Amino acid sequence: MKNRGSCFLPILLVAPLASCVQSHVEQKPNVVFIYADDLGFGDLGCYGAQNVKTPNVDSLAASGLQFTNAHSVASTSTPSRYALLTGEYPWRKKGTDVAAGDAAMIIAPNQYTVADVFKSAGYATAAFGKWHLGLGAETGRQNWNEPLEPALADLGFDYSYIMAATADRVPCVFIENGRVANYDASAPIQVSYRTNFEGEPTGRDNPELLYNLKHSHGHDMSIVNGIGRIGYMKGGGTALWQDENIADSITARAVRFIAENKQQPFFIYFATNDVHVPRFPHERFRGVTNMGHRGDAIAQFDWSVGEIVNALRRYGLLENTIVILTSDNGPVVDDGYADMARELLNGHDPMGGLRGGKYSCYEAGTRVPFIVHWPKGIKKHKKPSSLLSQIDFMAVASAIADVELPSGAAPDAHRDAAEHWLHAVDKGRAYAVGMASNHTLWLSDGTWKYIQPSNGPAMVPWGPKIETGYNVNPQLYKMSGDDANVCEVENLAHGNPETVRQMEAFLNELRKKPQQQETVFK
Ligand code: NG6
Ligand code: CA
Repeated sequence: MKNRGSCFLPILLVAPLASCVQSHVEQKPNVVFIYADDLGFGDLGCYGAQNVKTPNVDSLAASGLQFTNAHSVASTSTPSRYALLTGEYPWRKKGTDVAAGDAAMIIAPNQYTVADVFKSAGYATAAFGKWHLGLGAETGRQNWNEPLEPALADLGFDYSYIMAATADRVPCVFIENGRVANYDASAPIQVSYRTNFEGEPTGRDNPELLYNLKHSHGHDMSIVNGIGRIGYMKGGGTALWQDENIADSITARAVRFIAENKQQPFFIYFATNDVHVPRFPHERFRGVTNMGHRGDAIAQFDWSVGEIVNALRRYGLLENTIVILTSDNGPVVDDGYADMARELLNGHDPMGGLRGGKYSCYEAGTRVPFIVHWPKGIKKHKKPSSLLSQIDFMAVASAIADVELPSGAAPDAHRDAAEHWLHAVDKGRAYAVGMASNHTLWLSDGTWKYIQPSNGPAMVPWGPKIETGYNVNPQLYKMSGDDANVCEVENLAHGNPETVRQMEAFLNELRKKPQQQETVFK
């Protein structure tokens, strides 16, 4: 049983225990962290989306905080998620680039995670949906037919119902508490990221079997549910997911978890597959927008949010639940499937007017929607333009749960971030840092944004039409003030060598060790 407070009662009186706590000790707020995938700065109604309505998300924003300069730590998933859940920048840890579906667990079991923070304060903790941080002890050596170790229970999650990596990577099965959910013993599972299994069709050789979605680049290995994937798998049988049911499966389980844990504080990490590829929303969302699967997947995401909020309301928990809603990185239109996403934008701009996108070090790579809703603590809608970084989540969690972080935990999380995340009363983070897919770093203090020189290609080379922001010369952009240039068009590095020098020096220090101080670059 969870520690619910310091009420000394005989064991037989378990039922009165909860009421005793409720009447004497103020209940800590629940936390529901909703992490969309590849959802862009311009993809939600409240951030100016065209052609798709997101009423559930919009109503959270309307009575909460809607940040307009909030950043994920990286412009791809695995490094962003690593940073969010551990409070450590991804470049401090090897193996945090976009993970294969057979990657070993990337977060060490002895590392302190955000789930540990909540668990140490007596919360029930759960993770749903996309994981993408590895499972098991050794890459490529997992036995998917047995319990996997380490799994999420070793990181502080009491319950988990997750996809090992992404929906476009095998294995295409849900993992519940470290075991394949709904395991089908008649179809043992084998996974390889090297070679195909004899006799198994692939998207490359058997395009006629791609009855649900065809690929535009990559994604031509194993076929599951009529969709080509990255990596090879065999077996799975009835445990294989159906892409059109992923949102339903994770939402139903999150709602059930809320119902089962309504008597005690809980932390839910709800990481959707929407709007990552392959986009294949449920039939009831098909055609609700004129943008094809990508737009319909945004509508499906909004539905999931609504279901969770409705459950919280139904059990009288909405008032004291902190819902945080954001995305792991910026948007991409064609990310490898022929889903007509580009052709059907119809004027919608997923980037919300920003330059770049997923994978990039330009703004649209990491500047993401960020909404905080908490009726009990946030009384007035605000739209802060101050800097916020997801790296601080662990520090915010420890403030909410009212527990200290152990020494060495979350080394890069700024300890005073909670006031800003929950009330937006101060000027926000002194600086934010982000990492592009080739590890180029950028640094912003809200006024200046500096991008390190890098000799990578100017455009993402494998398919998506996105500017990377890589340049062999230093780049410096003015991000606020009358002459602001949030679209990063005019590089002012040449005329401001001292600012460039200071920012480069700061980044070099930060690469080596955590920095907590206030910083203004002149
Ligand atoms: C890329 C995939 C892309 C997506 C991305 C990770 C190809 C051609 N492209 O390698 O589709 O899966 O990795 O996305 O395979 S993320 O949001 O999880 O970081
Ligand atoms: Ca992503």
